[in-house]
Amino acid sequence: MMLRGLEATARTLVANGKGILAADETIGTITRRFERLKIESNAESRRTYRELLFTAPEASSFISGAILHDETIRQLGSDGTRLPDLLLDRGIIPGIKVDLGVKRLANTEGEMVAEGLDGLADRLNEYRSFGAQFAKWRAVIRIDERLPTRKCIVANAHALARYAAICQEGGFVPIVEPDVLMDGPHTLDRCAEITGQTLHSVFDELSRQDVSLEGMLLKPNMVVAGTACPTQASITEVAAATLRCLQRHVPAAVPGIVFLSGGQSDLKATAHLNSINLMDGPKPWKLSFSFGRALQDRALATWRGNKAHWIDAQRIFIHRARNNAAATLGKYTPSFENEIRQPSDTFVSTDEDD
Ligand code: 5MM
Repeated sequence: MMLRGLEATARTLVANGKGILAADETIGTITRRFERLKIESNAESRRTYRELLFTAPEASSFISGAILHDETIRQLGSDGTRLPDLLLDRGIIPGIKVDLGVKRLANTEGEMVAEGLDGLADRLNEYRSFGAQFAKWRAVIRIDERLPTRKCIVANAHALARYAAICQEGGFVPIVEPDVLMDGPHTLDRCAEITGQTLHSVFDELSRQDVSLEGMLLKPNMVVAGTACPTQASITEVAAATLRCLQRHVPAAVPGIVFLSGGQSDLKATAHLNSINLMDGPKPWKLSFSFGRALQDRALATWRGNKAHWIDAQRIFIHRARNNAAATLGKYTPSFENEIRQPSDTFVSTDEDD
């Protein structure tokens, strides 16, 4: 019974033409993003910004679920309604980030492992009382000439699988997020190789922990060349490499793959998602988005903490959500970008530090 409920929730999160809003930035990350735009970061400004996103008109036409941070799930909207209830009232499923961040992995040269398994079952019980139905855990894998080590991949895969098993036992759909970072000069092929090794290890550990593949979602990076690689791949090269890697390593029982944007420009993330969905070949899973920066950056830069820009910021957020929703169906074209005024045609995510 529980498994059938998990499967239904997972499928709802990747319903046709919908994807997930990742609004689970830690206080440190959102503060850095606010400060670049000279927005003061405090509990009230963070609450206001999240309320702007969650109450954007028509959001539920394109957004199935939203991932919240621990601070946000406890906050009240301006009318006194809890923020997760604002989402539920609008037909958007609230989710919660449950890893407690990455820590240095012992016996490595600065590699990281995500932590937060201790007490996780108890934390999930509390989050359930706030209405959360799914969870997210992000592991970070860095590429350089000698990295990642096998040790780092296996430690992160093991933690992801233990997290997923605890979530399912507690009635939560786990989003399993192994994030192979874009930072560095590595090639597209090297990203494909490391993403493949990581996914292989993740599904090996998920199987060992008896995680039900039907009741989870995968949130991987797309296969792209590193940001400092002199040879950047075309949209279709990225799409082909990403799909090939997923076909080789992700079982067909997984209902959906919801990509992270990882610091790509918002327009590229949309174009890549669209092209992946247009590729020939087997695609047994829904291919959708769980973007943070690629959905939010323009809206945040428009709002800038100013109440007078609230409606414009919501329109810009919905514009990106609509275009990404179209991309999940392979129906996006760049001309869609002209339909509303944009703050900048060459807007690129400014975040390089996470
Ligand atoms: C990789 O980050 C996740 C997806 O966001 P992007 O589409 O911007 O890459 C995101 O859900 C991330 O896990 C959260 O924002 C939490 O990040 P921090 O760095 O605050 O732990």
